[in-house]
Amino acid sequence: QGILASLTRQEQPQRQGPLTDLNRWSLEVDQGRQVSILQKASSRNIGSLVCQLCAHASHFAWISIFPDLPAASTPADALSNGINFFGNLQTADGHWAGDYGGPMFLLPGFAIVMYVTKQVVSEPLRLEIIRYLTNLQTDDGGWGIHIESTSTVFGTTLNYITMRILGIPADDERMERARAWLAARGGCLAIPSWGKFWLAVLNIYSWDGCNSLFPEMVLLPNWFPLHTRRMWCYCRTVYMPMSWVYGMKFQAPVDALIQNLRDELLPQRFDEIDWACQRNKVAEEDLYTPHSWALRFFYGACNIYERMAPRWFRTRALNWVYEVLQSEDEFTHYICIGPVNKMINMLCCWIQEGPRASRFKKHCERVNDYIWIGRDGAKMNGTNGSQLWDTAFLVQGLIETPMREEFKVVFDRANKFLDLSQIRHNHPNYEKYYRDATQGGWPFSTRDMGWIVADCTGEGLKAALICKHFNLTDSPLSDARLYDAVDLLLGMQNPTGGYATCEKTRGSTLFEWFNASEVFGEIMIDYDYVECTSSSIQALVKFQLYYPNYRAQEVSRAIQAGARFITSIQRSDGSWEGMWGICFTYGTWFAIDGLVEVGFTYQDESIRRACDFLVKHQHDDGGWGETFLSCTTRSYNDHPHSQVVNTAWALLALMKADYPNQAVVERGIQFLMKRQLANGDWPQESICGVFNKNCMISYSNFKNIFPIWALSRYHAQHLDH
Ligand code: LAN
Repeated sequence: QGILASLTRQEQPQRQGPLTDLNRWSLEVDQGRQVSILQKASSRNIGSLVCQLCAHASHFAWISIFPDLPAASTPADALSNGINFFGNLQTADGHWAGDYGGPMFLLPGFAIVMYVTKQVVSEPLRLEIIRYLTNLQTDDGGWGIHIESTSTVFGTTLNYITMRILGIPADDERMERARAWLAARGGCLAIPSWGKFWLAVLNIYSWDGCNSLFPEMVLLPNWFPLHTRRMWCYCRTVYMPMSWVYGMKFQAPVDALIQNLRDELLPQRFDEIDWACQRNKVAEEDLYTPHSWALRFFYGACNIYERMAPRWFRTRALNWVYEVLQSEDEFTHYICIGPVNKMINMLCCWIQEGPRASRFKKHCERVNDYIWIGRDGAKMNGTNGSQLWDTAFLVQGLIETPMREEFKVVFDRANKFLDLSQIRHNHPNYEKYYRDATQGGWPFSTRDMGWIVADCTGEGLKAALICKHFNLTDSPLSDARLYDAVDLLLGMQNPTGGYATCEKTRGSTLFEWFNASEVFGEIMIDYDYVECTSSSIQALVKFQLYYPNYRAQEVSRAIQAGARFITSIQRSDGSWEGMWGICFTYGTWFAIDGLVEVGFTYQDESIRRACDFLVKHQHDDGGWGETFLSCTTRSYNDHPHSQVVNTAWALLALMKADYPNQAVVERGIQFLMKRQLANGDWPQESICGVFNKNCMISYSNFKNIFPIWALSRYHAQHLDH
């Protein structure tokens, strides 16, 4: 019962309806940048309004600008309705915008940094954030780590603070319920380390209650196995500014609100708390990765060191960390790699350079890139969007459609987006700042964001090749730019044959012993992933088809090594574990698509076992469904209701493998047709993305992209029948 309620949270009616006139919010797009603006009623501009309504239509269920379409009786009709709806949502700059919320620890960073740096949150935004948090409060009064999670101390404490900062009084019923939930767990003291960090910044908690963040780690020699530069980029870019703030021992001055928050959240008076005893306390609701003995030992040593850290050495470390932070700000146009380091870097900039510094102003301008006005209120997206990822997939879905010629305009616009989002240069002195080459790669979101990802480069390259070689655009990418992408991919392959996310793997798996996050799994280094490997080699296969002579041997070798890597990590039940989508259906789809592209067929045992795995999990209604518990427990967890997105992934995989029993595929297709809405959209069901095992993230366009793709493939395969 409990889990079903949380899984269907997004499908339920909102507790609180809009607090602003949603018709007046417009989504301004510019080269992928998405900013929501509340227009004055009088200055309504019809052009931007239509664009905004389109971009938000699938999230604002009550804006029904899309009429019902003729009922679909065949898969071809369903496909055409699906494209009719979703094609209209393409933004003027060629991408598809969407809600990329999910994690519940992002807005608190926003609220705390805005408060500490004395920035004003606009009234409409303030209201919509409050609405979001009201809608996402769980029935027991807390908040979870992500939108479908049960309550955690992390989520509850931080979102409580967010509500209070945004003006909700302590005696509000929502606040009272949250406090009661926390009080039953001894208050906020057992919050995980990232929470301790934010509380210490806000001066509700003492830095003595945090384990040392040891900024000097960056000064260790480069060969040192635990050097900061070896960390996974997302971990490194969050750890570095955290360690800087810690090293500065920055705390906001106590004011009335902070004093009240201390009284509301701490079980004892601030001065009476034995802070050192709190360092390793983590609530059981929150704990995912317990401290290893190695980390405990390391912390013991760091905490002793902290008491006698030589000034000059600390200053040197902090200066160097700050320089690296500045490089991150500049390389990413102040967007930063993600919302967590964005807000901490902004705080660092304010502490170091003050509110009037031009760099701080640039930071402020880019905060809005993360804010998304969704159906349930305003939230912070997990990145500055998923623009490239969604666009590249949709191009590939559409190309398999027999009626693709009808969508030339869509392809041409998408191609323009691929064109403007490819990263064309390496950042200046990138190696000095622990960065790798970026020239030729594609990012997950936008070019301004400045980080490339292996599988985004793979999907971007595939989409660009499609637009170019099917003559679907007037301005195809030059060969030289495609070569750049291939050069980059060849350089990113690990010796294992696998691909990691943004960089090659730089550290040993033993690094994971020092995972101090407590709430995430496998974050310390960049691992090989089935998704990243599959996308990368698929792109190389496609490239080789059109350019058989370019670095031919190396390309072939990379493809073979990638395929070997993928087969080597198949699980004994025939599946692959997806790490960025939920979960085994996602991983297995990537693996099958990759292997078949390289030449594997249903005759190969590994493909047969993978198909058997999928078929075994088909539901009676023809669909498939997995819950996020598949990711946290790392074993298949069946969803009580079939899910459109899981079904589409399973179908794509089975069709790619030419699974011989057609009835299985047909029942899946029927399920997709049954779930389609009258306007061609599909309903938003349970969350379907994940990161670091324990946090889920929304991919709101997946419910359209993947059914369209599966229907295209089905339609194409059945034309001759
Ligand atoms: C993402 C989003 C995209 C995703 C894919 C490209 C889909 C994947 O195949 C490779 C990994 C990558 C790039 C990825 C890594 C982790 C991210 C950046 C996220 C899941 C989006 C949000 C998450 C980030 C770490 C969340 C911010 C919070 C922290 C813990 C720093």
